[in-house]
Amino acid sequence: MNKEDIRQYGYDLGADVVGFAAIEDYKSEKSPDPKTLLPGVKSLIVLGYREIDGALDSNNDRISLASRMGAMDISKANNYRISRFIENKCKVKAASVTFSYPLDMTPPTMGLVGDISLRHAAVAAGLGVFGRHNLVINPTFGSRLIYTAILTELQMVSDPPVTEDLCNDCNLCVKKCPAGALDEEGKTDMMKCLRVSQPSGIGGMIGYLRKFIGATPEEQKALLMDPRFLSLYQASFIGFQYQCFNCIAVCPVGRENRAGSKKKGKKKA
Ligand code: B12
Ligand code: SF4
Ligand code: SF4
Repeated sequence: MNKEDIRQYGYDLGADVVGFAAIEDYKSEKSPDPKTLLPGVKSLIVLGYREIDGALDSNNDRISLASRMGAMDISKANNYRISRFIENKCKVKAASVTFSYPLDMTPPTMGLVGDISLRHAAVAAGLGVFGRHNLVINPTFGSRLIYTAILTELQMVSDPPVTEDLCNDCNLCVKKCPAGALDEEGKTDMMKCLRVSQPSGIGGMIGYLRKFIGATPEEQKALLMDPRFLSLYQASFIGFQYQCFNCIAVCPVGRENRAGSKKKGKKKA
């Protein structure tokens, strides 16, 4: 079985882009050594799923999140299917790295470093380059892709890297970030972004619990009807509840290519 068989299988399952990286080409200084995840790892398969345009462009963050949830759901199942496909056909090990979580939330990284940095993996697999917003821009789908990866013992060479600088320096992502998290080039201010994009994450939960524990019974009653609690309640079963997508949504790169694109399943985007 070769790269193209796996690529086609990924497309058939619904991925929009599929790329390959030899493990020595994956370089993410702050991330764990991939050998601690799968000792015999030789390559990474990286898959991308596009966000739905109508959802991303909606001013309603629940509508935007619904598209993300769909992409996360199919990506998880697909990672499992592809890993099993490789193990069955090639008799080598494979292991899945999902969209964002499960995530190590213990110190020192506190949920800010994934087991594999999927942006660096996507770049190594020839799927795109970093933009001013510190996200990966793909030549066809621009910033509107979310990524997953599969670690495998299969020896595969990397796909050719994207060499073109796809970011056109329009600065829209910086201007439209409601948190001011992108003001410093090459760095995302994580705490500023987190407060706006994931207010019902662990920080929001701790803040709310602190307030609740210190409150009088009357105040506690009111706190149970507080919009923050209602949002935390939903986050407890939805998972990460993203409420800002601006830096992806405003980036103009790739938008003209993507509408009506019929490339899926034929060639690497
Ligand atoms: C933790 C995390 C965050 C943290 C950021 C922590 C961080 N610095 O990386 C917070 C909560 C802030 C965050 C926010 C967002 N995230 Co996030 N996040 C992750 C997660 C789970 C781990 C990232 C990680 O391991 N970082 C640690 C290391 C890699 O970071 P680093 O080495 O410091 O690299 C940083 C810089 O050095 C810079 N960088 C590195 N090399 C280079 C090279 C050049 C040329 C440039 C310009 C920059 C640059 O980019 C990084 C950003 O700060 C990944 C999923 C995953 N497993 O990868 C998703 C992921 C990165 N997030 C993603 C997204 C979409 C978002 C948000 C838009 C939120 C949302 N609505 O979905 C925002 C965007 C913020 C932004 N514009 O930077 C996507 C990105 C997809 C893409 N097309 O690039 C990912 C890959 C999830 C996925 N599976 O698709 N995220
Ligand atoms: S997700 Fe929102 S808050 Fe975070 S960097 Fe992007 S635009 Fe800014
Ligand atoms: S919005 Fe403009 S500056 Fe930001 S990443 Fe996209 S092209 Fe680059």
